[in-house]
Amino acid sequence: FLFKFLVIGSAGTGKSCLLHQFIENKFKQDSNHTIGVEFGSKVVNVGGKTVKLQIWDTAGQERFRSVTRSYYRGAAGALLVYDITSRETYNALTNWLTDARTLASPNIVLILCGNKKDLDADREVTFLEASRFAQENELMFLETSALTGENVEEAFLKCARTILNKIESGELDPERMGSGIQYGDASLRQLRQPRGPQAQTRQPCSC
Ligand SMILES: Nc1nc2c(ncn2[C@@H]2O[C@H](COP(=O)(O)OP(=O)(O)OP(=O)(O)O)[C@@H](O)[C@H]2O)c(=O)[nH]1
Ligand SMILES: [Mg+2]
Repeated sequence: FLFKFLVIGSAGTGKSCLLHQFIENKFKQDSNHTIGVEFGSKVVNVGGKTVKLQIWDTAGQERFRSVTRSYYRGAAGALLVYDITSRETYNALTNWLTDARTLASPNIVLILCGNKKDLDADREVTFLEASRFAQENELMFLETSALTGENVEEAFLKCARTILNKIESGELDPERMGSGIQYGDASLRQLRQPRGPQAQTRQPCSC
């Protein structure tokens, strides 16, 4: 499978550092504001299945909003990032959430990431209130640190695992237009229940 992912949230919350830590296994020193959108990809193993994550790291700055919004369409999953040392970035979450659900898909699988967990002394948002927010808005939730690497891989994998579970249970249909999911291998299609002759004879994509 190939899953399209987004990383969204206010400027300076550590989105690019999270992506860098996930892909390179190290902290990105001197990270500058993202201009528009950056891209990264990684092949991961989720419950014995190979999944390629195609990840779009978006700029948090308001002036890029119209550009970044055009990348939302059809994303299967997203990391919604705030900074635990900045209440302002936490307060902005409702807007980011609305954008994700309206512009990507109402079924998008979202994981809320409270980043900069290593800066606990400067914390402005408690774990408890963020987990309540996550529960109320049907989001998964983790606190992460792009600096130490804590929970970074977990965040991406948790999101991918949930998407895979939804495919297996039939809740998500990879063949629906704009699902953000593509088949990478014909044999993987056996995972799903057969849905009649037409669905079975269609050719897989060549991604
Ligand atoms: N201590 C600490 N600093 C972090 C962490 N993640 C990011 N930073 C710092 O936060 C600043 C912003 O990080 P970026 O990854 O560029 O933030 P961004 O969300 O991509 O910002 P935009 O691209 O403008 O939206 C940088 O100075 C990073 O060094 C973290 O987990 N811990
Ligand atoms: Mg960035």
